[in-house]
Amino acid sequence: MAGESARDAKDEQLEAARVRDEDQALTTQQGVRVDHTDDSLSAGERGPTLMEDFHFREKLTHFDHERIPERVVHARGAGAYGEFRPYDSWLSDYTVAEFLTDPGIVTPVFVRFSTVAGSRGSADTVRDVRGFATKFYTRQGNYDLVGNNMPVFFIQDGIKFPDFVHSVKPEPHNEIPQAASAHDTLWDFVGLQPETIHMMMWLMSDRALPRSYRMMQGFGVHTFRLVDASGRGTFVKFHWKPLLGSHSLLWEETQKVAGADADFNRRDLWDTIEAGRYPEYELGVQLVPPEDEFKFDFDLLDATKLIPEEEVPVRPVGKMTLNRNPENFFAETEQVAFHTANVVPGIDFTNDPLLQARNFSYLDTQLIRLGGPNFAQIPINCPVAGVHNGQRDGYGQQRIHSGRAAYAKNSIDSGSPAPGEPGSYTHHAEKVEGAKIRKRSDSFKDHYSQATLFWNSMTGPEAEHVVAAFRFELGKVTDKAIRRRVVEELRHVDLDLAGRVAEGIGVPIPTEAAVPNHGRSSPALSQLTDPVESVATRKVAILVADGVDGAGTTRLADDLRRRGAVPEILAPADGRVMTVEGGDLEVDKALRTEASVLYDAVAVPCGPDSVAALSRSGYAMHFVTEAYKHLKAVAGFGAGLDLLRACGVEARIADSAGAEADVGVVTSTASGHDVPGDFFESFAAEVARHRRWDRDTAEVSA
Ligand code: HDD
Repeated sequence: MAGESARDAKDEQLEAARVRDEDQALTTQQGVRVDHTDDSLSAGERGPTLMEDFHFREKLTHFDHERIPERVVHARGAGAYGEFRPYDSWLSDYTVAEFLTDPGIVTPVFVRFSTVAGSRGSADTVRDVRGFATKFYTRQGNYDLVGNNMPVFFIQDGIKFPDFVHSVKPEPHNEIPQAASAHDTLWDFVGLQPETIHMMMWLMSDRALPRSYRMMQGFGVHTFRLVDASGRGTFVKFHWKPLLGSHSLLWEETQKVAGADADFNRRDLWDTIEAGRYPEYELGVQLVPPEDEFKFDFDLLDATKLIPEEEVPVRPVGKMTLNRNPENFFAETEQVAFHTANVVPGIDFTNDPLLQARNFSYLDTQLIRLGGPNFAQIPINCPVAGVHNGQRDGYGQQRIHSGRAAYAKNSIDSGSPAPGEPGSYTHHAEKVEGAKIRKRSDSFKDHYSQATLFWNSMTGPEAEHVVAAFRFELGKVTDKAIRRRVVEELRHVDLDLAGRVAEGIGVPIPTEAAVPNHGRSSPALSQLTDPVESVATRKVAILVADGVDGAGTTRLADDLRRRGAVPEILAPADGRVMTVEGGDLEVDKALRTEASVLYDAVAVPCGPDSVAALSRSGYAMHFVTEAYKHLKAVAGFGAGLDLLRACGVEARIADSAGAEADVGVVTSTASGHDVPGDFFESFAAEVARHRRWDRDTAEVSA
């Protein structure tokens, strides 16, 4: 099977499962046509419903059984299909996994992004870790890389997973709060379990508030092992880097977005794929030869630690493109079953105790969620590689196995299927010995150095956000003793951090560090040190009303579109607005149905009447002021500058002739065809910057 044909095979499988209901007559599950589905069969018009109404009973019974248990964690998610292709074959020195090493092979994938703590119906933009799970349908079988958007985890041993999850989930007595970590039980767990503190630094950072699933990194978290043809193992950490860079929302935005559009991240993924602006991620690896296993000041088997990129660089392997939305959420995104133990030849585990626990848990969870052992036959889970074995029967069996011998060895069915074919999975022959004990290795005991490394690597605004997040979360904790314990933990990370948090939550400010800050940092941990700037897919609101400068507005929208951005024209009402030239312009959305937090930037074109109308609209004024406050790019030209001034942006337009406007504010006094090319250029550059962290918004009142 060639690379292309793996993709074709997956497409065929999915196509075979699709049901097209258009132009079809209504039937029962048995294929019997139904003439009437609005009234149940009854004895007389006002009489009781009859048992023999098989259509009624079947319809209700099926409905009653429509739900399956939501995932215990990662219940809320969104999925997409795509493909992966390696750039070249350099990794073949380390692994026999051909989907990673043969650039001729295109491997179909399905990715599911998720939040962790909330229920299936919870909002997208909560403070949380994001799941980033990828199923590769390789020719050698399914490989699942079930990662997160943070490179470390809360705990070191999977036996603690139920404890951790019970602490972060809504509290059991009243099921409050939904999809939020800001409550007593989580922080009680954190204060008593020091290994959590590194991950809590990540959770309190902007990484927990991604702008988009298309703009967040992914990590395999554990140290896995690549295995070459001779059986030699190499330790590996997997990384996904989004080509659009890694960008986050502001905390205040996330809360407003949760109300304005609870499906913000889902919708963003869906819309961009529908529009053909496909999300792309580069797969990279950090490799550690076996002889270097003990070279680090932490244990490679400890999932609360990362390997700093400055110590071991991330080497690019290939690119994944997500290019198709699912057709049916339940059949595909809800039923997809990931499992860390789904590996293919050339990829193996390590003894990381968290990974070992996961290798039990995911298979177990699918049995209850998907109702039996045949879930790999569900189209979304089905490998493109052929499946032949003696596993038979069970709930939901879809296959009709021929032959008499469902056992190995057999002589009746010519001995097939027989093990030992070339290309079989071979476990890395790691030597293991030891006494049976319940004891954490001493090499897992430094819980603070990397938390400090993370803190030291934050830029000014990022560090402020971490402090604000700790204050918010701990401020919601009712038990002061819990707050104090967490500050005590932070005293081991950094004294300044501990002091700033303590000051905001009314507990004694520590005066001495528990351990001195080691002073090391890792720039790769910051999202702002070396950001990828791109205007592509950024949403720009253009505010207009009757009397708008049609030529200037069209030029602005066209220019943004040409650069790959997504301009949308918002007006007081849907439909069309009249232009100053006497024509009209199509409106994309009504202002009242939108909010500035759903956009990356805002522009106000010329047109005195348009601007006068917008100035009378509280929505328009709030829109601009809020976008400015949230450090987004703001632009105005001609009379549009009056609206900016009315929103308080005025004082900051140092020179409304264009050149010297305040940070992130792009202006021109010109209108129509006279708006200079520089204006468009500068605005696009500002939008690409994502935010202006150096803007002073102290006086903004939105
Ligand atoms: Fe897990 C789901 C990621 C530790 C047990 N996990 C789940 C999903 C992701 C992760 C992305 C959602 C998959 C999907 O979209 O369907 N989990 C992680 C990462 C971990 C981690 C990156 C640490 C490095 N998980 C972890 C441990 C255990 C589990 C230690 C148990 C011992 N995880 C589960 C689970 C879930 C799950 C209960 C819920 C639904 C599912 O598996 O299919 O089995």
